Amino acid sequence: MQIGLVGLPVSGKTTVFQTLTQIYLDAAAAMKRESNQAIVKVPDKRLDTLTEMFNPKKKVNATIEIVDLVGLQKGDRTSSQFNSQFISKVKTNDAFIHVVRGFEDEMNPHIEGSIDIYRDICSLEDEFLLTDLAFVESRLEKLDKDLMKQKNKDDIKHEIETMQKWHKTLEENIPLRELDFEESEIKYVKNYQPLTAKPLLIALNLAEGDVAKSDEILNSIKSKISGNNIRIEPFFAKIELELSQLPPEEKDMFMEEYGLTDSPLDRMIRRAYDLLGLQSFFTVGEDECRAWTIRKGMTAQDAAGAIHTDFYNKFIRAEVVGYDDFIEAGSMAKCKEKGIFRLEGKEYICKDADILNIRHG
Ligand SMILES: Nc1nc2c(ncn2[C@@H]2O[C@H](COP(=O)(O)OP(=O)(O)OP(=O)(O)O)[C@@H](O)[C@H]2O)c(=O)[nH]1
Ligand SMILES: [Mg+2]
Repeated sequence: MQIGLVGLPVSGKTTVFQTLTQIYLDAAAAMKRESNQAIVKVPDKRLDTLTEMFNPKKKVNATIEIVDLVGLQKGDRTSSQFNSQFISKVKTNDAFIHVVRGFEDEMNPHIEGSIDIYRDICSLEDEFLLTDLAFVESRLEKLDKDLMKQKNKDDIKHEIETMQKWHKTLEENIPLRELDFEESEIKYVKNYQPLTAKPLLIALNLAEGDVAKSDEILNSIKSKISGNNIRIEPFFAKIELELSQLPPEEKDMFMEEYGLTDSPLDRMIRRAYDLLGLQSFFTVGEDECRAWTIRKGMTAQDAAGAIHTDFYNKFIRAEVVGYDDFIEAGSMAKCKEKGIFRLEGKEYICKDADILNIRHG
C-alpha cells in the first residue's frame, strides 16, 4: 500500500515525510529534487492498549509506504498536462496526500507569490483532471482504430463506452473518484490508474500561529470542497517535525504550549489508512501483539493469508473476539468463560479491530 505526497514546491512535503518516517534529512538532502520513500507505522491506540494488557516481547504496528514526490514545478507540465516521467511516478501510488501550504515564510516564498489554500487545492485537482482527460482522449483515438482492425469487437466497444463515460465526467470537471465504478469497469481503473480515481487526503499545512484557528480554516475549505473518497485535515508540519524529535517526557509540555491535544499527523495517517479502505485485525499473545492490514470486506481466510499463505491454504477455523468485547471482558480467559470468543469459518467477514487466532492444519 503506497501513499504519495504531492503538492507545490515548498508546501512542506519533505517535512511531513521526515515526521512520518522519523528519517531526518540534512538541509542539502531535504532540498534535493528526488523522491524519498519509506515505510511508516500506522499509529493505533487499540494496539497500544492490547500491548499494555499482554506485555509481549514485541509490538508490531501495521505499516504503509510513503513516497515523498518532488514538488510540481511549472516546467513539469506541457500546457495542460504533467510530463510523462512525473505521471508514471505518481500513478503507482494507491492514494495521495496533497500537502497544501497555509504558512507564510518570506525566506521561502510561494511560487504564486501569495498564500491561497483553495487556489492551490484546485490547481492540483485541475492538473489531475487534465492529465486523465488527455489519457482518455488518446485511449479513445486508439480504440477507434482498433475497432476497424480487430475481430473481437465486444471488448473494444465496452471499453469505448467506459472511456466515453469517463470523458464526459472529466469534461464536466468531475473527478473519477465520484463515479461508482461498475464491476466491469474496475479492470480499466486497475490498468490505467487514472489520477482522479484515487483517494485523496488534502493536508492543510497551517502556520504555527493558526492552531486555534484551524477549525475555522478547515470549515471554510470544507464548505467549498467535498466529495467521494476525499478528506481534508489540518496539521502543522513544522511543529510536528520538532515534536517528533523530542524525548517522550517533553512531548506533552510542547504540545500544550501550542494548544494541541493529540498529534494531527497521527490522525492524518490513520485517516489515510481508512480512506484506502483498509482495516486492521490483531493477533495477541505473550510473544507478540500485532496489527495486520486487510481490506474492508475481507474474510477470515483472507486474514489468515495476510499472516502466511500456509495459513490461508490450511485454514480450519478462526477464533474471533471483537476488540471492544475483549476490553469489556478484560482478559482472554473471561472471553472464553463468557462465550464471546467465537469460532468462525472461512467465509466470516472480518470487522475492524477483530482479535483473531487462526487454527490451521
Ligand atoms: N513556518 C513554517 N515553515 C514550514 C512549514 N512546513 C515547512 N516549512 C518550511 O518550508 C521549507 C520547505 O519545506 P519542505 O518540506 O522541504 O517542502 P517541500 O514541499 O518538500 O518542497 P519541495 O521538495 O521543494 O517541493 C522548509 O524551510 C521548511 O522548514 C510550516 O508548517 N511552517
Ligand atoms: Mg521536498
